[in-house]
Amino acid sequence: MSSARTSAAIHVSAEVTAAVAEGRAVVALESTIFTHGLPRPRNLEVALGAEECLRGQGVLPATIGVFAGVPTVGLSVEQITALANGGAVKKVSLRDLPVAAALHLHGGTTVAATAFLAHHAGVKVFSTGGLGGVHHGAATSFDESADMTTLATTPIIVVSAGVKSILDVAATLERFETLNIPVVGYKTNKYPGFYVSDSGFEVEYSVNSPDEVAAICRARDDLHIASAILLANPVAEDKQFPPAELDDILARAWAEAEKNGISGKATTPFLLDFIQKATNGRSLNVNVDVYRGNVSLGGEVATALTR
Ligand code: PSU
Ligand code: MN
Repeated sequence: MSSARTSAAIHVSAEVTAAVAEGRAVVALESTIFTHGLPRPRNLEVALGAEECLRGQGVLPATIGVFAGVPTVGLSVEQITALANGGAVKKVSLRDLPVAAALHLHGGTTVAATAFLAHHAGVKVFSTGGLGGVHHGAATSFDESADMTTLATTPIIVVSAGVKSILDVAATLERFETLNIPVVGYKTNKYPGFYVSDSGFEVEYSVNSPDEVAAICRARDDLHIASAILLANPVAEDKQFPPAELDDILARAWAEAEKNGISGKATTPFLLDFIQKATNGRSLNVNVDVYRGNVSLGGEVATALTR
């Protein structure tokens, strides 16, 4: 780890510190996904399952969150359990970090906050479910996730299944272009739509192996470019949510959010919860499959980076 960047304000576990120093494979995992994105008790199962999956690959998981005000890279199983079960846990994006720290809050970190903390600790790969992006109606609501602007200045690889179809995918892809964030499809030229393997939009580049991703990462670093690389990993077609059904559910989710005056950081959790209920949990199973696939691919990429 580059010591110039270490901060006493951030706790990096001894295990993560050692693995990074020795150049071993480490994958960062976010915590908003289990504090605000998934219902209990499935959330804890998924969070711990992701860690087990990585350990099974010989990769060290670094689950990231804020525990009692301490931004932590490498939460313990006890801490993950407390955050997953606890009621008073904030959704913490990058701007919330100093407030959560000063007020000793518990927080589930978003992609933005997680990427920031992972990079601080020298972790190069981060697996998540779906990224935040531009919400529908953003032209007037200004609701764009800070995930995008943060990833523009955070040199890390983020493995995701695209952005959720709850978002304006076209606008989000335009913003990635503006922000100098490359999007690379994994074994596909179609940008995945999280619940579905094809969002209807194309990506310019696709790669076929973790080694190619590692090569892109090294080239980015050699060029001293500070933006993240997005690796878009689609859910298998036979595991996706039936695309024809999704459109109707999304329309109902947006209408319901509008009716309830949902805005700001509450929007994404509200929409996800609505979709889970409207599909009797079927979307949840897809959500979990998608996440598992990204965690496992992240493990392969982190391993490739050690070669
Ligand atoms: N996508 C998911 N589940 C989630 C999120 C996104 O499949 O839980 C979370 C991520 O943590 C992401 C955040 O960083 O939502 C984006 O929230 P916002 O749109 O408020 O920036
Ligand atoms: Mn938002």
